[in-house]
Amino acid sequence: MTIMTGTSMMSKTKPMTTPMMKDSTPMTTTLRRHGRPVLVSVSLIAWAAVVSGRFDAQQAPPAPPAPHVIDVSAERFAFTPSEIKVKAGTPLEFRLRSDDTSHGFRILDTSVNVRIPKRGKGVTTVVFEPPKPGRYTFECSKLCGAGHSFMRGTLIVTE
Ligand SMILES: [Cu+2]
Repeated sequence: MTIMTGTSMMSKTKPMTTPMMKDSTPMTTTLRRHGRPVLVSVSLIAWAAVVSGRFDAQQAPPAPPAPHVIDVSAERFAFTPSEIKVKAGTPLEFRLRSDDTSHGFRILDTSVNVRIPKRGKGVTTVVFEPPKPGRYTFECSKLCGAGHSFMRGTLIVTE
C-alpha cells in the first residue's frame, strides 16, 4: 500500500518518475518498518521540487540586467557630466549628443570609440560593460578645436 501511494504522488512530476522510483523502493521499505510512510512522501516531494526547480532554471536563464542609461552632452571643450559614478556589474548605455560641432567619445584602454554627430543631427548610443571596478578616462576622439586635448572626463566604477 505504501509503495502505491508513493508512486501515485510521484507521477505528478512526470520527468522524474523513472529515477525516483529506483530510489523510492528501498526507502519506502525502510520507513514502513518504522511506520512513518508520510515522512517519505513529504521528503520525496521536497526533493522533486528542488530538482524540477533546477530544470526550470536551466530552461529559462535569467534575463541580463537592463543597461544603466547615462546621458552625456559634448560641447567645445567639455563633456557634461565630466565625472560619472556607477556601480560595477551593470552594463552602461551612453547616449551621446553634441551641443555644437561633431565630437568623438573614446574610453581609453577599451574598444569604445564612437562619433557624436553635430548638434541637431541625432544621438549616438554605445553600450559598455566595465570589466572591473576602477577609474576609466574618456575623451573626445575627433579634433574639434584648440581645446580638444582637454576634452575629457572620468568614469568611476565602484564595487
Ligand atoms: Cu574634440
